[in-house]
Amino acid sequence: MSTYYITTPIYYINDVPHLGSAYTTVACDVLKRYHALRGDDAFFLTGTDEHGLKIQRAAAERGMSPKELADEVSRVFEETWPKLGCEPNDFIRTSSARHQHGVQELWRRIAAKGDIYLGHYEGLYCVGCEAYYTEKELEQPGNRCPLHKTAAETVKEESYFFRLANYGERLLRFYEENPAFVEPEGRMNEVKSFVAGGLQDLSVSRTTFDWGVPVPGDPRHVMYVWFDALSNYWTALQEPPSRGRYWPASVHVVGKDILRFHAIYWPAFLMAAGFSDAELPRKVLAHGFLTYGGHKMSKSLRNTVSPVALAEAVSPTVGVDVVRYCLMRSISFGQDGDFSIDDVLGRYGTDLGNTFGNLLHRIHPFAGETLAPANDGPLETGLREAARTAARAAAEAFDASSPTRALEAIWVGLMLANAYIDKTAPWAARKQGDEARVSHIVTAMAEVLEAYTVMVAPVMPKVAALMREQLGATVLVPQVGHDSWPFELPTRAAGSRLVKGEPVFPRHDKDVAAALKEQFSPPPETKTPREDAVAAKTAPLAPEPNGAAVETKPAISYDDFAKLDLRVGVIVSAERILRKDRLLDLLVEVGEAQPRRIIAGIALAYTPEELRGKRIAVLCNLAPREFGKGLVSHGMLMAASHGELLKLVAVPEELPAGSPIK
Ligand code: ME8
Repeated sequence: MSTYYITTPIYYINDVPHLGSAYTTVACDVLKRYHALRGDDAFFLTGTDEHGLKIQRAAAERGMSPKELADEVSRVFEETWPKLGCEPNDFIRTSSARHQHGVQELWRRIAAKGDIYLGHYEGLYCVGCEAYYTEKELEQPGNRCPLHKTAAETVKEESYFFRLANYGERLLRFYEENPAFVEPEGRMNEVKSFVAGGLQDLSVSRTTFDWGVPVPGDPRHVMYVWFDALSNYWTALQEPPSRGRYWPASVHVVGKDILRFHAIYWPAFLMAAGFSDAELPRKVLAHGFLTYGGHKMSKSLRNTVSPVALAEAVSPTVGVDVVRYCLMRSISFGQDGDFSIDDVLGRYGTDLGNTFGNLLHRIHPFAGETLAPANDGPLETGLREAARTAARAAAEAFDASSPTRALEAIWVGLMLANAYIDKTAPWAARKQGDEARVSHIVTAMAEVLEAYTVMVAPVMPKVAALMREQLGATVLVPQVGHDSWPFELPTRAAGSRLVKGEPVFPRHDKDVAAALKEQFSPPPETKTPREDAVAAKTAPLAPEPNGAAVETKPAISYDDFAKLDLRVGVIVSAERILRKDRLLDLLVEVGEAQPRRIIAGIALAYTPEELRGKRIAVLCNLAPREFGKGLVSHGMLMAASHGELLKLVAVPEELPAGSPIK
């Protein structure tokens, strides 16, 4: 028996749970349930991130105190997860006393080592608002405050700094010794390149607002919200019965947007607080984004879907499990994936109804009859071998934190089980009066189906329970120290029976399916890329603005082409450049010791946020070019344009940085 400690990010309370945040929470719940079934002492933590200026302002706008807003929204999170079949063992709130004590304790330990010092933070400040702004939040050109329309001033604020720069070497050594610390692998490389590029000390306190954890010994300051938030993974474990039992975390599951905080800042804070390498979190698992109509699902884009409403609409009994299944099956863990109601309806009818539910349905006519095990023939041997193979492959995939691959393996087994029923046709055996054969087929099928209910239980606990009831099997209760995974298949005692029940995945009638499509299709302004492509195919391409035909250029020799050093690159960081509205300052990993600095004229087409982590094509041997004092670009990104439209040339995710483009 071992312990398994898994966490979600703690969610900001300026939003309510949506299908995107549900994706992370469900993934954690699935992995926790799997480990519990394997006999591990599994612990799953989630919670809410409640401090900071954002929340203080949101509360003021609603005429509430920050604490009142936090109490209200945090409760929504806490109540939503169980509605999605998630069973966290603890729910931590950063405004709670236990968290504040813990985070102050971490701060004290770091300060005692001399790794926190007082300095000044430089930023843009609007006097009218008495608040700092980033350039992004201000109206350009001129850094004008969106509220007061006056130019923000550059001012300095007293701030405590964490000596992050001192931890670069130890972090790089830690990554070398723990190559699986960040997964997927490509993301580990991004993190390493970022650290290798040099770290700067980090501002870790603010004085211009007070909704935060007071800095020990200097209550004029509140802690920087990320220092406060990351510490939750440790502060939640400081009281019995979890104290001393689960630390360090087995896996922090995070969206790729917050990988840097978890893979760089968090271990550095812990190192500074005196944790040894063996006491650091074991893994940060970064997943991709759930998109809707081709855009990241988020409150700011107003394209969120309520997971609870979706589940209820799909099926009042097992809708939650259907949503969990679709999230885990359709979006390959680590990649972005688009949510579509067509996909949900398709999988409900095909994977769940036809392939899984139907297996039970096909032996239902024999419910209530006495089961009689017999000696297996070759067809039964094949049926059982397929189930054992599925159990092994699914366990391997869950162990590698890949629910998608686990489900794929299980469904291979289920399809073979359908083929078994087709071939053995118990209804035909009954017509021929061969009752012994009927019993044998139904028994073998009931036994493997019981094994499959265990395999799907981490993802679909309710479906597993309903099916087990109809199979006349015991209730599945994970026990610490007992491995319940069906590497060995269950056997039915002679004389046991199946119990008749309602189909678990009844077909949607046409009207219901149409209503679901209507209700859950993306808002019109966020068409799916496929719809855009279809529209582009059917509508004639708009002529070039000047009506000219495509420009042709004189032919070049292959030798000339071969002079181009074109490579796959991954954008490690992207920043705006002061007073250069069209340019972005990028660090791009192209397979060399250090990432390259590239200045690109794409600021009107892309935000820095959407570029970070993007895989692109880079011309590496273009002579360095200066865009202003100190702004030297060492390469060029490949992009295509059509009229006003400018798009970077996309590169498949599988290709590592540095791969030559020929
Ligand atoms: O970042 N697709 O909180 P947050 C996939 N408080 N996952 C998504 C998603 C989407 N469209 N939208 C959100 C914060 N998520 C900080 C975290 S941790 C110490 C502090 C998930 O409310 C994803 O896991 O913005 C992402 O990392 C998380 O929600 C961000 O939640």
